[in-house]
Amino acid sequence: MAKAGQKNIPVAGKINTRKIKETVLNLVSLLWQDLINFLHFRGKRCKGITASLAGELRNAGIISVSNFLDREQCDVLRMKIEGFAGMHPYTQQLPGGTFVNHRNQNNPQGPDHGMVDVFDIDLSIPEIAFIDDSSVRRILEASTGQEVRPYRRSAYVNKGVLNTRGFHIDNAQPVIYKAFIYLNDVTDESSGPYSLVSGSQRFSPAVYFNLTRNLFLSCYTSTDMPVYNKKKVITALGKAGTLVLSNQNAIHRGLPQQEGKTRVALVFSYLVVSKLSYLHGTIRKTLERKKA
Ligand SMILES: O=C(O)CCC(=O)C(=O)O
Repeated sequence: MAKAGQKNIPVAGKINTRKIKETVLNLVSLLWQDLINFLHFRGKRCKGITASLAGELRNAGIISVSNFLDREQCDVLRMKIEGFAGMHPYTQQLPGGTFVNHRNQNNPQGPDHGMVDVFDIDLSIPEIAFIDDSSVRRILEASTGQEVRPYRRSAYVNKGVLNTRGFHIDNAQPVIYKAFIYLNDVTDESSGPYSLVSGSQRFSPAVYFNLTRNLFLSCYTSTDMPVYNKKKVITALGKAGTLVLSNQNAIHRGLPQQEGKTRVALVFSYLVVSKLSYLHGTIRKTLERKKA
């Protein structure tokens, strides 16, 4: 269980029009997604291990599978990714399509300062494009009963990131699932494992409560989720090669690391699309570009 809590002290602030719009959009999008989930609540029929993982993912919003990659593969990929991050010490768009994002690079007090998020890493390290994720897609299809569209392959490099963003939701429309593949052992909390509030991906009073409350508190962005059931926090520990698959509409965060600790992870994102999903324009363009 995660002990980490939010550091922010709630302060009532002025309500601005931008935040009102954002909150309304977030509430509508979540209600819409909850309706879609309700219509697909049974998922897709399948058997065996896929069926049990799909059921667990539907109920908890998270599953973990060990040995998705073997240790040797993890070591090779981790060294390449760390080398790549080291060669690009600033936020930059690379000509080949990879985007290197040093989160909050100029704000040492900001959340995730020190974390390197490399979007579309497969365009720079080609073997990442060849990792077979068909089993992940089968689980997602079985769990959601909807179409699964692979969206992006990224990498996160965290080295002693002490101040990670607190619990939040991503709240995208359509819903995004992420597969985090640890490339080194993340077997205790000090390494900064992924963490999620079990069950908060489905019609969750805490999510609606936080969204509404944040409107009146200037220290929180709309999707921050400081109020949640601490008893339901799942901390995804695992050895190198462990895959953690998570619904990003659930309340989640990466836990703060301790000085000197490293976590390198591949992060594969998937859009789960039903006929009712509103496919955001930028997402549609990215998918079209990738198909071409
Ligand atoms: O770094 C992590 O484990 C979590 C990152 C996160 O919140 C996200 O990818 O949406």
